[in-house]
Amino acid sequence: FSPSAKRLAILGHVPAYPRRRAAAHKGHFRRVLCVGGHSGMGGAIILAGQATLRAGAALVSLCTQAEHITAALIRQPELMTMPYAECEDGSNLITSFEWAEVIAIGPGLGQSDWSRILFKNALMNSSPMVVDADALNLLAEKPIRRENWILTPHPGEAARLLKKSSAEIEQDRFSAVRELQSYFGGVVVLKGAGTIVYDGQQMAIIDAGNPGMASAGMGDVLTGVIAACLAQSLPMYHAACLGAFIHSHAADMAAAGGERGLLASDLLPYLGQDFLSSE
Ligand code: NPW
Ligand code: AMP
Ligand code: MG
Repeated sequence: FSPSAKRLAILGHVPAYPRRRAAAHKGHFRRVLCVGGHSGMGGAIILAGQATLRAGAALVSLCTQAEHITAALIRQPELMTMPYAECEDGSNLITSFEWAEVIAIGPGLGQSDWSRILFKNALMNSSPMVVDADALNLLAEKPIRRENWILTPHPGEAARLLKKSSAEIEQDRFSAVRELQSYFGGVVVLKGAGTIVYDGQQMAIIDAGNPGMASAGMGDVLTGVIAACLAQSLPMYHAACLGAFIHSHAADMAAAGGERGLLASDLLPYLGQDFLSSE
């Protein structure tokens, strides 16, 4: 293992990131649908979509509000898009959720009727799912358990899910991550300085990252990176560990010139590195 890989596995397995085969084509990777971006929060889902592409997913579509589509395509024309206007009768909405082989839901999703419809449709799809931000807030309202999802709460979201204060979460992060996993199932990524990943059996602490990451959109990028790991067929726990590590490592590289001005979009050029390849 490389030194970076050793740092990742303080507890638990070290995931490997398979190299792309010389004859790879875009059909070898799972299609990712990124869902979110309520009014005023289009940036969150655009960042998630860009990160999904940059971390190695081949086909990525955004399901967001129509007002964000132009901005998304100007910023990243490789993205496909499905504006909300097309889903008003429900038919396109269902089709596009069926298209998805991985779903990343939550960045900027909001908590309106629109948000709830999208979350409900996502849950009807049996594909692996990354659940973040407002999708976690919706989950806190109506808790359910599922095994093939990765939940990525920050301490504030974890507090809502467990009906505690964020101070209580921070006081004992290990108990919090265990409680979240036993209640909601799947893999839990409890974010913050010293992100913890736990799937009910294995645990890892991400020993990378910096305080420059305390800035807007940083978690939205992580959602996309983990979705990209799932798109490249990593098992759930490994996708969560490797995604969190790649994200923090990218932040360390991007912050080389100073942490203070670090922006979430600064991570994008560093997300595609192959440094953990084992073959
Ligand atoms: P306190 O102070 O502890 O009570 P919210 P959000 C806590 C979208 N975004 N350690 C803290 O609460 C997101 O995707 C859109 C400890 C804090 O006040 C979401 O959909 C952007 N506590 C939506 O906005 C860019 C911590 O949680 C509260 C903590 C709302 O997400 C921004 C804040 O959490 C954003 O990503 C920590 N490390 N972190 C865009 N450009 O479109 C958080 N807390 O209320 O869930 O708000 O995270 O901004
Ligand atoms: P969010 O609050 O959803 O935007 O997510 C913030 C992201 O930045 C998560 O991946 C956190 O783990 C990471 N992060 C925030 N603050 C720090 C910090 N002080 N040290 C390391 N990582 C951080
Ligand atoms: Mg967030």
